[in-house]
Amino acid sequence: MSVNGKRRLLGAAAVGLGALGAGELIAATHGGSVIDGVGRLLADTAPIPVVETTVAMAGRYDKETTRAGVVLGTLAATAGMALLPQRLRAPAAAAFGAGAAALALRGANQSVPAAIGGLAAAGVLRAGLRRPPTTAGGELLWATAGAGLLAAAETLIRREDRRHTERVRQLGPMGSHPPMAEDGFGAEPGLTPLITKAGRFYVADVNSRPPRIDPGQWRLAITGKVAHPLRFSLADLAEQAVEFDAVMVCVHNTPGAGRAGNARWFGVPLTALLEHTMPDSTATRLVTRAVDGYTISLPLEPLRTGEWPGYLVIGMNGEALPPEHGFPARVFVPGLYGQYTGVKWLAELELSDDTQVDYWWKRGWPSDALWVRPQARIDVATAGGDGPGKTTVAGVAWAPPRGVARVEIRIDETDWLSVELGAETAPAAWRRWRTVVDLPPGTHTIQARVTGRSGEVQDGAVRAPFPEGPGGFHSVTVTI
Ligand SMILES: Nc1nc2c(c(=O)[nH]1)N[C@H]1C(S)=C(S)[C@@H](COP(=O)(O)O)O[C@H]1N2
Ligand SMILES: [Mo]
Repeated sequence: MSVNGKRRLLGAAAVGLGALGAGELIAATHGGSVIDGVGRLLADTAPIPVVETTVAMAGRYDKETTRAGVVLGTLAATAGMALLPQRLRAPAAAAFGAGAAALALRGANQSVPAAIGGLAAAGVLRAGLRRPPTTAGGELLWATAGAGLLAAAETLIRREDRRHTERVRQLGPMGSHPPMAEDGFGAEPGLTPLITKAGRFYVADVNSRPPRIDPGQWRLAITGKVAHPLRFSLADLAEQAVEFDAVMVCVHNTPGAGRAGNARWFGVPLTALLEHTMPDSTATRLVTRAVDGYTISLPLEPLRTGEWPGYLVIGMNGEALPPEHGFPARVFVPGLYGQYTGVKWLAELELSDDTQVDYWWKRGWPSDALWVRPQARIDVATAGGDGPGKTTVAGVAWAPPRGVARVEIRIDETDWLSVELGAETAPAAWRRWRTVVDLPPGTHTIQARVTGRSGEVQDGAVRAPFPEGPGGFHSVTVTI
């Protein structure tokens, strides 16, 4: 490419950054984000292999990765516009912005602020591409302005998110605070705490940031095929809530990973809520619908009878649900993987007789709710202590909803050895385990497996999360 051509690409990319910055700041002042809107669109439409690879590679930074991808993608797209003949550039910019705005409005989260920001960005882009910078100084000016505007928008968004989080925290206790749980293990160095603090609990969802829902305005509607449609405020729900301990696991939690957490939840049993509304005999599904348009539906019958003990959850570890974990309410059926267990940021429960097409179902995942496969994780494998070769091995294991019967480890693929289990706080919760083994000098592989109360032994066959949940043993190596 000629020097001139390169200059054109750089100039257009600099204009792109300026336009995105302007749009993002305008969206932020309206309580939204163009970048997050486009990010959500990518999550909703990217081919499943792309989603799976991003989740696997970006790990807990999937949201940051998506946002960075949106910014880089915008720069690449605008640079590409420089390759168009001059007379097509302005229309391309306008179409780009109008398209983005339309998608933001049509998209699941129906983001008006993102659409306004998208249109503003298109306007700036259109103007900028008419007379793109042709010197390094001009490019620097556009790029610096863009980066500055983006930083200002980010600051604004974070400030509003912090304010919201603070407002939520001030709602006061939801259940016993702090949650006390004991399994007789005390504080084993390196071993995961029995209860996962909200701030350390994994976050998994299709949004870049949690929606901000005003607790005063929010009402839960139970609608559809019911004799008594009901509406509840958060305070109404708190009066009927009970506490329960349970582990929540993401279907993307490959052996040894951290997409699982154990909390003391505070929620209303779904059996009670459903009984009050008196579902029609024709109703077959409970649709849980989130404010962002994401849905998960569950078969009604087992929820109604309590065969699957589900909850409408409003608290976590003694406090209101933090925004990232679904404030003000979510549905949770312990034992189902997170993406099948019910939505965070619940807007509505609808009883229906439709074969509801849910978010992940549309994307190729099985339509039947997937149960969590039992897993054991090794958190500690430390040599030393009471003599050479003595190695403490400890971790957590879960087999919700029925509970953990046994955890075993094996060294270098020899015989499985049972380990000591911490006391069970609830069958659906995880259990800690530990043991001390004597290892000869050298490098050793330690693996762990769990057996559930229903007799299900963790399977060692390695499988990717898609489409039925991951498989395999967690394995660590130690050198004595
Ligand atoms: N509204 C909504 N609810 C959702 C999701 C989502 O993307 N949107 N993700 C689900 C998935 S995949 C998981 S694993 C759990 C994660 O809950 P957490 O972020 O509180 O750990 O929420 C579930 N509920
Ligand atoms: Mo998940």
